[in-house]
Amino acid sequence: MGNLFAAIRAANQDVSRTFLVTGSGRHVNYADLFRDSGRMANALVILGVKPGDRVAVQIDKSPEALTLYLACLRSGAVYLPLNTGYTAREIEYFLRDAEPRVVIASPHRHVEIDDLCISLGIEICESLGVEGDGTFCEIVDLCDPAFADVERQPDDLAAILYTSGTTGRSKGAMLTHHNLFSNAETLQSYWRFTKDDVLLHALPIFHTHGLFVASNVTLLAGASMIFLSKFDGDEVIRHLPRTTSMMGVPTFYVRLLQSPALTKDLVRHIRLFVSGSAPLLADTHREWEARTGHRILERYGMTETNMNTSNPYDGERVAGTVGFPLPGVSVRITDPESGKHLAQGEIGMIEVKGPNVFRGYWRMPEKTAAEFRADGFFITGDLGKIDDRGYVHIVGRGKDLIISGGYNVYPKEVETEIDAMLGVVESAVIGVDHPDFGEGVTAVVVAQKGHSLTEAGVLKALDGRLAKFKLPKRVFFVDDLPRNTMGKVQKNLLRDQYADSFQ
Ligand code: MLC
Ligand code: AMP
Repeated sequence: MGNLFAAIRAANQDVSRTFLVTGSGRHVNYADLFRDSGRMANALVILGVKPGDRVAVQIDKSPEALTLYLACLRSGAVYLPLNTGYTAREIEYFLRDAEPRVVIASPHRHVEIDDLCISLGIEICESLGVEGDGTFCEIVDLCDPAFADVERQPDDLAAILYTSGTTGRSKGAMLTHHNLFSNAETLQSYWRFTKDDVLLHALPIFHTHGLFVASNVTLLAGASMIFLSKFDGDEVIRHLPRTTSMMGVPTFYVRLLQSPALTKDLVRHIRLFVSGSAPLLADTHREWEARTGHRILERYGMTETNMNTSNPYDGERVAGTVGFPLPGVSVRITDPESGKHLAQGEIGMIEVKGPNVFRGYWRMPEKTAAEFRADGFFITGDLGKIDDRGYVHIVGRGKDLIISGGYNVYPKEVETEIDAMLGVVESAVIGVDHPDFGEGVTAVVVAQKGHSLTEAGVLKALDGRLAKFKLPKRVFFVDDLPRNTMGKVQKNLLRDQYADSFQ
């Protein structure tokens, strides 16, 4: 089965079943989903979308947004979701690079994004709102629900998700129908999702976790979701008793633990809590078990690879580890410099291979080649080891990356913005332990003599240039940055120096 949508359709013969219920109580069943995605697929065709064309979307989370994702699969288009926090400046790069046939924006940003599209020569920019409003819906309303789904080969692209580079430009990870299908099918069976499941979905749907892991697994299981527009601790607590499972980033668990309403009784119907996208502290794991009686299942993935490893469903879920390679996925540890395999237990680069691993970076053959070994293993940039029981441990990152509340922030990108400011000699951006976000983006800045820069001034200058989640939570000023004999900034020393900034 080439097209992922065909598998989703096949898994849902009984279309009267509920697909999702929103936080405000709106019901969408599978019949609605299939009818409306057919209409949207026809609308995309009317707009000139052909198989292989990119459809870039920056829209708020709603049932319509997921329906549009399915419409892209059905029409053979390549879905390109963008973080709703991105500024127009940030989006410009993605649109220039991906050359989408159609861009779909939130109604409140339609004019701004349309102007951008005009300047880039992109002819079609429509809007889609969370109430089924917007110019795209006006076209959709006129369309027929019947649509002949476009045949796809397993290796055809289903989506492009941009991931920023540690150096240089952001890279579009090309994910095929088979990448997405094989990973969702594996997770569905590994985590035992069935039609009886109700997943609490509070993640954004422009990243792997909320879109592919949570949504595809639900769709392939024929399960249903409580679909919240964003994470809100009180709302999650309110809905948990009606669900069987939840997937979240560690910040979800940290925040829920702060609520006295989180009790064993509240979650007695739940069979599975999954965490990923960032390290879950062993303390959080233990505290969660003490409070709820549940051991969170931690798994490890990446935009480029979907999910690679998972703690077991039945066996022991070990805090501080990301479990075993998933069925069909090979994981090995190598010397980061030479690529030589390391002995079991040694720390090195985590490399992965399997049907989950992406096809390469959009229009970047050299970068793609640089991140794969000759035998097809992908070099993740994460450092880890495999213990004597086979559990994978992530012990650090070989890439200069901060993960804040599950969102990746590339220090280089923030440093480039700060360095360009008047009065700045240079800067170093680091991740410092943060009780809520896991890591807090922190900037250490060297000002030119005679310039009196302030924390508020730096933050004000960054506002509107970078998405809010990338903005430093603190800015410190120093006379010099510590450097090693090679002249490289010693970020480890800065991380030690500012370790207590958020405690
Ligand atoms: C929001 N802010 C953040 C932030 N999210 N700052 C740093 N890090 C974040 N993650 C900003 C807001 O803009 C706001 O700025 C201020 O911080 C406080 O906002 P908040 O109300 O506390 O944030 P909230 O809206 O509650 O969002 C926090 C969150 C959210 C953790 C719920 O970030 C989230 O849903 N994260 C999930 C990310 C995710 O899905 N990652 C998966 C990637 S896929 P101001 O200035 O307005 O006050 C992947 C692969 C894999 O990694 O393995 O899964
Ligand atoms: P992204 O590029 O947004 O997909 O982020 C992928 C990165 O998130 C990985 O390379 C890891 O560094 C990190 N990550 C994902 N899951 C985990 C986890 N369970 N523990 C630690 N890091 C994780």
